[in-house]
Amino acid sequence: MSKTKLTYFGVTGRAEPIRYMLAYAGVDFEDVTVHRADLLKIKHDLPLGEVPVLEFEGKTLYQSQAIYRFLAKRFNLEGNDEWDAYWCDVAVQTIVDVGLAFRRDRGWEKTEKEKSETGAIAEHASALAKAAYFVDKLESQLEKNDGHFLKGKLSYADFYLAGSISILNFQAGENIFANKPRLNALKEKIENLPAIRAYLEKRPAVKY
Ligand SMILES: N[C@@H](CCC(=O)N[C@@H](CS)C(=O)NCC(=O)O)C(=O)O
Repeated sequence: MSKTKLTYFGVTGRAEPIRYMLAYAGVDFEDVTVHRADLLKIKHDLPLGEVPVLEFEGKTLYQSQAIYRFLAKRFNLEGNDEWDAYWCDVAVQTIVDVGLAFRRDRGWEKTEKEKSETGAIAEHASALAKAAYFVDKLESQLEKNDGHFLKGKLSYADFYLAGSISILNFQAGENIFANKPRLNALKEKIENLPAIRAYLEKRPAVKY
């Protein structure tokens, strides 16, 4: 069987949920780090000129959300039916919305005021408030489902959350998950799964 190979930057980002799911499923994979400056050299060989890219069973997979769902189906991490899969997707998309609150590359929709320093501070405060709103909803979803995004079941949304908290806090510039016991407990639970623990112990240190 061909080797599984994941290409991404040396950070958690869009690749970490993929790494978690592969590790959880016991798939031995090569974790290839591309430095941002070197991406240009390989850009033309990538399906959309971007990473992550996953070589899996001789095929090239790209678009992170599509990869998550593919692996979730393959490793039985989407629950029992379309409804479970739907609630996983809702959780994942809400976590994506937390990150979108902090996107810096919205220059095209910024007003002159927002571009000023005061505007930038106000904009960050409003991003934090927006993110906090989504984080509250995620915490409530866990409360309803006894600590998982799907009641009584491990799902790809759990892996996505655990793999995303570090980069979201980095983007926010503070711990936006503080005082969210269920979200933190779920992260800890995922990180303490033996396969994930083993992966984390051998992973090189990352900034976020
Ligand atoms: N929709 C794509 C977006 C991928 C993406 O934006 N990747 C970034 C890294 S997180 C990238 O490759 N940036 C470098 C570039 O576009 O030149 C996905 O979700 O996989």
